[in-house]
Amino acid sequence: MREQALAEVADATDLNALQALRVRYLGKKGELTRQLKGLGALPPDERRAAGASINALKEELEDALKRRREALEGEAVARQLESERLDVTLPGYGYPVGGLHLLTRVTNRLTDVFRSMGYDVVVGPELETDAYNFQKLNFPDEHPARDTQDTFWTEDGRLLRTHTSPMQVRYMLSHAPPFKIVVPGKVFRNEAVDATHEAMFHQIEALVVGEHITMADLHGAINQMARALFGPETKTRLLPTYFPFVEPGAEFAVWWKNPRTGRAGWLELGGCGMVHPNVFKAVGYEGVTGFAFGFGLERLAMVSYGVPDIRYFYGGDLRVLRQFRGEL
Ligand code: FA5
Repeated sequence: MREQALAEVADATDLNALQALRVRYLGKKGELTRQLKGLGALPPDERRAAGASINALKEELEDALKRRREALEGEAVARQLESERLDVTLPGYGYPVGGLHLLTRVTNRLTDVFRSMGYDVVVGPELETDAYNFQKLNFPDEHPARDTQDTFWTEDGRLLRTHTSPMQVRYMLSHAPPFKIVVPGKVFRNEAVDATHEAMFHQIEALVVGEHITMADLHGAINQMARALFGPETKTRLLPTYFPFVEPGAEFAVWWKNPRTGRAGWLELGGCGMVHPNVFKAVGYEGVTGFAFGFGLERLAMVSYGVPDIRYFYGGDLRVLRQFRGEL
């Protein structure tokens, strides 16, 4: 019985089988228990030796059961560890990280510069009315200057704004001077798209209104902006030109040395001027003067970062976009 019991314990492959063996040999009605109970039937001189050997076998069996149980439990733990194995030294998965579009970065950079100069940043609607986009900016019906800003119209007579200037009117109608604001945003024109013209692009507009604001303040503001963007030695230039909503009006340019090419030249940014009296009349302002300027962001970004075609900004080509992920 000893050999059979020990062999069965050694062969048991799980804890249930071991428990069944324990019951069979050591349980209340088990084989060994039965033998112990049978001791009384033996002659007294044999009883002692038989009792000792049964007890020895009981201990041996208990010991074997215990060791087998520990071995089986150890195997179970090893199997679980194996199935949950995690190699923390394996390289991790790289998740793709998005970045801000170059034009978003340029916009943020500009609004930071203007905020540092005390301007508030405000935004306006892209779907505009003729009144705000043209009429109140001193473009009467049939005025030839409207032809320079053809756009897209909705069936109810509204239009996609052709510049950020309508926000001048909206802001003045709802605020009292003095103030300094900049307006970044999308604008639209019905253009034949080419390397330097898109049907949708971005402008940033500045408007400063108060008592005694002069052309010298305008030039000073443009200088300050240009120096913050391009460095303290930067020069600027104003050349007379016509916009209905300013008088006098000018186009402005900065003298700029391109760090990529090493070449210097005038970079024409946009338009500017003193707010036209008719615009102040349209919003009910009296006794104040002001200046405004506005320019295209794509133009600035193309020259600054060497982007040869405006269509790259909106093509969605990751090879282009990825080149501008770092700090500007
Ligand atoms: C204006 O839009 C005026 N609102 C600017 C202004 C503001 C003048 C305040 C005076 C006072 P203009 O039409 O020139 O002006 O456009 C300004 C700039 O927008 C241009 O210098 C150019 O950089 C950019 N731009 C114009 N058309 C396009 C286009 N189709 N694609 C990309 N950029 C354009």
